[in-house]
Amino acid sequence: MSQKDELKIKVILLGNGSVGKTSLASRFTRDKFASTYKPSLGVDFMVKRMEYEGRNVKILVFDTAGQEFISSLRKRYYAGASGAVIVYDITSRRSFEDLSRWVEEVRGEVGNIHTIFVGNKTDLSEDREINLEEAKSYADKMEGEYIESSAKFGDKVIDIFIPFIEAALKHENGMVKRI
Ligand code: G3D
Ligand code: MG
Repeated sequence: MSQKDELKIKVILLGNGSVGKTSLASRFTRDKFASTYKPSLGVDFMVKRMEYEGRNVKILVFDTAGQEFISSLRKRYYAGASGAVIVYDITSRRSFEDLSRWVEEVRGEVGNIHTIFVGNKTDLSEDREINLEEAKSYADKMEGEYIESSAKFGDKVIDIFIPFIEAALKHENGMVKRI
């Protein structure tokens, strides 16, 4: 299959510093938990190529590397995104409470984008500050999906990105039918 037939999807990672965005991107695109990997400041992206239901898919994962506090530097990267992953750390209530700031910012920039909320660091669940019900009901209220992951162990990390691929395929099929 040629590169032309590749389904391209741009996903942006948002959320407070230290919730695990870079670790999730690294786990997803390279299957590595690189605890020593610190990207340079600025928005960075990583690429994952995979086959999904016989289709070649290329996912660009944009990571707001270390610039969580400088929104003006980030806004241009929202353009063309098909989905947003908004991450918090299940051991940090503060990061959960800040989710709404991220929702407001991203919806202010690109409208009602497909959103997946992620509670990361499930391997630290003994220190959990947010229970599953509270998180799910928040995601419901914000019309997003909810997934809990561990970038450290690779648990449920792929599941975060699959809904975007499925939505893109559905959208594409819809377009084909209309022609
Ligand atoms: P950020 O990109 O959102 O700022 P990072 O977050 O990916 O840089 O991760 C912040 C810290 O959390 C890192 O630890 C990283 O190793 C850790 N981390 C990320 N995901 C997980 C996870 O699923 N489980 C656990 N236990 N830790 C995780 P350091 O010590 O480098 O600050
Ligand atoms: Mg980071």
